[in-house]
Amino acid sequence: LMGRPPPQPLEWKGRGTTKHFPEIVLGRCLIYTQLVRPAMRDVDCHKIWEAFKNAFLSKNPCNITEEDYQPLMKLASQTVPCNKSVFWSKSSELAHHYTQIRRDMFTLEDTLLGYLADELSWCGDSGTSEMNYQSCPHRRKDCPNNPVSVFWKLVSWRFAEAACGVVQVVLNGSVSNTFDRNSTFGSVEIFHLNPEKVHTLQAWVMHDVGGGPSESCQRPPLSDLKLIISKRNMTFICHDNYRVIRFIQCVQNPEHASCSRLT
Ligand code: N1C
Repeated sequence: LMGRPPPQPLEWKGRGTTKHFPEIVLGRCLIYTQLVRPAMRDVDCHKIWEAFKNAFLSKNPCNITEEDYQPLMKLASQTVPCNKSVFWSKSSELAHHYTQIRRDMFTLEDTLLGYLADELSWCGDSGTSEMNYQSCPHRRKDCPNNPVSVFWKLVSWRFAEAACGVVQVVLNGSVSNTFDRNSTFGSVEIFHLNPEKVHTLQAWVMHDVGGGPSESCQRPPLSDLKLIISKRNMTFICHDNYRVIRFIQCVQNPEHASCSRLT
């Protein structure tokens, strides 16, 4: 038998480029602009894909900069109406269910840029115009300025900077780092909210249905967040198990005792 060449040792510690990455990005772009938000039907998805791949192909995947993504940012710019921005941390699934029902609200993944990249991994290498499907740099174990981390940092920061009115954040009250200063929300987004435009942050601390002891609005991580927001001259409001989002959790756990008493 003609054996295959022995597999190359993995270059990086992170997962490689998602299989079919080019087709997925182009396909998502068409779905978003033609079907999800037809107001954006004139966006040229082929140009978007060109700009996306030019941001990282043929480049050292540890040396990606914000400038690399500028052409993509320009092509995909979008405004979210005031009072409609939803941030999240450690709660992506629940936050996205919430905005899938409240179609007028937007998480970053409900904007074109977030929609294109959600859950995907991508990187290339200097010296080749191919993507690396084997491995990509891991943020902590390899290098922070990799294509995926730079992308999320940049789009999160722009999403926060553009927010206005009352903004919401869905937090996970069933993990220990409910408010984590090292997360994108805790390190990038809250510091890029513009107090001249955003007057209030509403935090919803959601506990898993039937979940054990956990964080709440009254405990230190949330008082940290309150302090940061107040110091930045915005009003902070916090609710444990915000009713509207609790309903969504209960749709998935209708038999649980805590869901039959909801009023
Ligand atoms: O680090 P996090 O959450 O606090 O980031 C969430 C926060 C949201 O408000 C988003 O606007 O930052 C934005 N954001 C994403 O939208 C996003 N989609 C996918 C940040 N990161 C995002 N990802 C990936 O999940 C990315 O690879 C990043 O490292 C994780 C962050 O998840 P988290 O810790 O739950």
